[in-house]
Amino acid sequence: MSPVLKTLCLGATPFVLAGCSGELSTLDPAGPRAANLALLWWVMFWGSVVLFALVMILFFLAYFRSALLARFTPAHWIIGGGLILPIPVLVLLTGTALVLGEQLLPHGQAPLRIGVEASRWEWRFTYPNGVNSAEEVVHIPAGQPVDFEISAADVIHSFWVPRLGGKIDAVPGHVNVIRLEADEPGTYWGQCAEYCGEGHDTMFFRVEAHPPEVFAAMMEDNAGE
Ligand SMILES: [Cu+2]
Repeated sequence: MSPVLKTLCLGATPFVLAGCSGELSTLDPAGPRAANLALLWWVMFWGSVVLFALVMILFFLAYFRSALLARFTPAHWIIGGGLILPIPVLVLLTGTALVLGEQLLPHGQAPLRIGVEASRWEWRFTYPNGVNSAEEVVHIPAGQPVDFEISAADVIHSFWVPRLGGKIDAVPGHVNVIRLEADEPGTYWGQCAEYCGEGHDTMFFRVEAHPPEVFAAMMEDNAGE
């Protein structure tokens, strides 16, 4: 590798890696559902890298070693490139997306369900004990799945906690359910992911995951408030 190329590659590495972590990174998962999504992202990424490399190799062969490819007829290219190659690629990518995506669905009911109402430009959370709060923070137990029942008061918003799972629209007059889970206690940032007006960029919140016994004590302390 030439010194210039080596310097460029080394110099770019921190910037590339910096995009993989952070408070709102889907590539830095902190729960099983987010891990599914990150795995799907990597499968898609490496699948596209392999396909791109294959196409580039063919391109360079066609340009610099055209005699090598001359033995193939147009029919070979159409059948090989148009039928035989795409089938395993699409089966692998679509199969992975279906299996991982299916595991994200909230089958049955999680032991804890928290109501979420989005409005311009805040989030209101309602716990099973009746407490509701609009303080930009929602508390959950770590290591347990939690169903969020999401709706909106005015326009369409989108509920997204990238390190804990996927995102889902908050639609007026309709309840969407998304299941999230945090492996460990900690703070996980969320953000409205659907443009909803001039305050959209301020419509963030955080999920505080606590050890289950701490969360249970918090719910008991606050019950009836
Ligand atoms: Cu928004």
